[in-house]
Amino acid sequence: MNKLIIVSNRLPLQISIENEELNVSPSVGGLATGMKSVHEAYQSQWVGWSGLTEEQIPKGLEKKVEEAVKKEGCVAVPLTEEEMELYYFGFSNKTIWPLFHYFTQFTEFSQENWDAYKAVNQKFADVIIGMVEKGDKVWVHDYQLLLLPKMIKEKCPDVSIGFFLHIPFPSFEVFRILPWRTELLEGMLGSDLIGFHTFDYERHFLSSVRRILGFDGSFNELNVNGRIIKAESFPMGIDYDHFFDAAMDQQRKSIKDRSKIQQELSKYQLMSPEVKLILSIDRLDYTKGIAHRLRAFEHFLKKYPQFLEKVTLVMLAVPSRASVEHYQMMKSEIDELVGRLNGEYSTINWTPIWYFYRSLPFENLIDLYTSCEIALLTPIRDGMNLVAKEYVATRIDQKGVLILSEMAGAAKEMSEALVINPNNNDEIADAIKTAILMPEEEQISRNTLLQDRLKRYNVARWASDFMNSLNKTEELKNRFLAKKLTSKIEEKILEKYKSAKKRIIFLDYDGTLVGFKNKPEDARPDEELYKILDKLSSDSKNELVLISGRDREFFNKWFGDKNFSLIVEHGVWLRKPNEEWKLIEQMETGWMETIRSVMQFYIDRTPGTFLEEKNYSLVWHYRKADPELGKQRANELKDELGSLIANHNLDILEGSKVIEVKNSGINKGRAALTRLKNKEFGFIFGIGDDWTDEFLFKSLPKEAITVKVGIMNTQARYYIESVDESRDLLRKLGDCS
Ligand code: GDG
Repeated sequence: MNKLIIVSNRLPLQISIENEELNVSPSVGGLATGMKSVHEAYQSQWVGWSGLTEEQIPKGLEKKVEEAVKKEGCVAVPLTEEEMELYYFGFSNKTIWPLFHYFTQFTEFSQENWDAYKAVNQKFADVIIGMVEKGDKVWVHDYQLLLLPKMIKEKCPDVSIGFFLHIPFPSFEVFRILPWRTELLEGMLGSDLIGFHTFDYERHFLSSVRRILGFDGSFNELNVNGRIIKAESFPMGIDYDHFFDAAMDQQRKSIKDRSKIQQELSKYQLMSPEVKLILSIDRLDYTKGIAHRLRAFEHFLKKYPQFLEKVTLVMLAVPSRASVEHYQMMKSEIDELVGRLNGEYSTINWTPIWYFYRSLPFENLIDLYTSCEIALLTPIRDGMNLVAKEYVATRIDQKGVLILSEMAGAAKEMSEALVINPNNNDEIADAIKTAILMPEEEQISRNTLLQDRLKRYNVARWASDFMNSLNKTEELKNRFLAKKLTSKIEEKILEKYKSAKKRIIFLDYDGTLVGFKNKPEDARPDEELYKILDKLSSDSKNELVLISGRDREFFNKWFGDKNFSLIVEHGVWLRKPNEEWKLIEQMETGWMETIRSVMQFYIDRTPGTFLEEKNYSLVWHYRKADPELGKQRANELKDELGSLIANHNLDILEGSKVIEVKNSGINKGRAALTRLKNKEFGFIFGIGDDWTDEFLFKSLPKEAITVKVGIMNTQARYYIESVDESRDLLRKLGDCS
């Protein structure tokens, strides 16, 4: 049976060793908490580091550790202390983490760390390659393993690979700073599906791929050397019921059965009912904006002194990456700030900040969530922020107010929270005041909406959406991708060609016989191409037809004296050898003036674009424009044209970096059929590269051999990859004559 392999830097467990005895417990953190339910539901194997370096495992206990890990459905990748230092604390947390969170000032560039990052990714790859089988799925997680998808794909092309990035993907302008940006992108593109928390991260990623690697695609599908790769956003949810039920359980317990923390919190609230508790929970990380939050809290106390002794900030900072210098500096800053604020504002009966620097058991986390009337979460940047969702899920009476930074991915889905800019102290102070004074009905109505959404889009749904999408990328490949034209198939085609008494050959021009150039006039035929075409057309059994979207002038100039037929403007005009041009169909052109002025407007606003005027169509070219702007304007133009053409009998064709408007019903397929009428051919062949050639592929009879140049969704039977391959094939056909 096919299996799912989950891969993350860290396995979702913690191992401690005492007197040669192992103690295994679940680990804390967004990814571990979120994926735990997926791991159980799919009975997957989880590959990652165990949390103990090779040096930390006493000699002779290696087997025991391996078994303990295996019991949890996990496979450990052994890492040394040095590898952890360079790959994890080094490249992952001193380069990618700060840069992807826009902390460019903290970003370090070290060749040694990068080398270790590559080597450890390779170590992971080797473990996975050793256990994966055809048809399996691999789901790789997060920024420590960006190179892994490519490493697996290269060795196991039949394995479906999904990748999910749990942190933001920065804008191109920030990402481009990285010296190893190309390798990282290529690493990610080994995946079949790449998931992000928000559409913004997805869009930044696609933009970097386009600008740095030059790969293009339509919408969120990339065509990378023949593979279709999808980028999509999947906002990660939480195990809603787990949190809601835990809060219910806690409430049902008698006072004496409750945790010590809960008993003390309850006692405090009983004695000081006028004091509101404001919760703040994060890993101690500079991206979480803890110091900013403290300053904003101070600003609140100054701006609204009426709330002195009426609010307490309950701040849990979970130790994290304590060996990294910036984390140590931040810890000192926070210690100092808490000390100063408490020193300055405390009274005998009141301490403004309760500060816990430790990790708490799950039960106590729930105690904090349920006891605090307000949650104040103000990260400077945060991929998602699950704490915000967990807080809302534990509000079983729907009371409580969430104040959330707009820089957290979660803010995109949680608009009923009080959404603030974490750098705006005034706004935060006002939000705290609003939260304190918010009427209960309003709290309930906001939380009801939030809870409904969290319940529906929980972590199980997130995972199943991701898995379904990964399965779909498989289907997409099978459904739309033509078969690669292998040498075996080629032999059969040549056989068929040889045995046919009459043959017809339709050839598209741009992108099929010649490569694209910035200007249409530069893509002229060369000697080699003339030779190929002459050879094919010199065989009396052959009817050769060049079928293109170009206008008559170009083809007259290049092929005017040739012994083959020309069909231009997608099927408007036909010229048989030694005859005059004839209209295949009569058309009206009254629409052109309006469309021309619309296109002109886009040309004025988009440098590098220009208009090509054909007799019966207008074409807007954007190949020379900035790729991002060009694509964006193309979408805008299509949109605008869509509404304009409604009343006319017109079609919008999207070719390769062109948008063309022409009378509808005219297409290469229809024109080609006029050449087949009342004739018998033993060999019908059509080849083309873009969307407009799909009409040809669709219209030719079933037995026709249709070939797409490039790997995209197509109606053609076969595909080849380049103009060179297409010329090769035609040369071989000619040689058979
Ligand atoms: C990364 C991204 C993204 C925290 N303290 C304790 C504890 N926790 C649990 C919480 C929550 C998780 O840790 C923290 O998740 P976050 O999402 O808030 O943040 P990161 O750890 O930075 O996670 C983040 C996430 O990945 C998922 O994609 O949302 O943006 O940075 O689940 O409950 N749990 C226990 N004790 C604690 O003291 N038991």
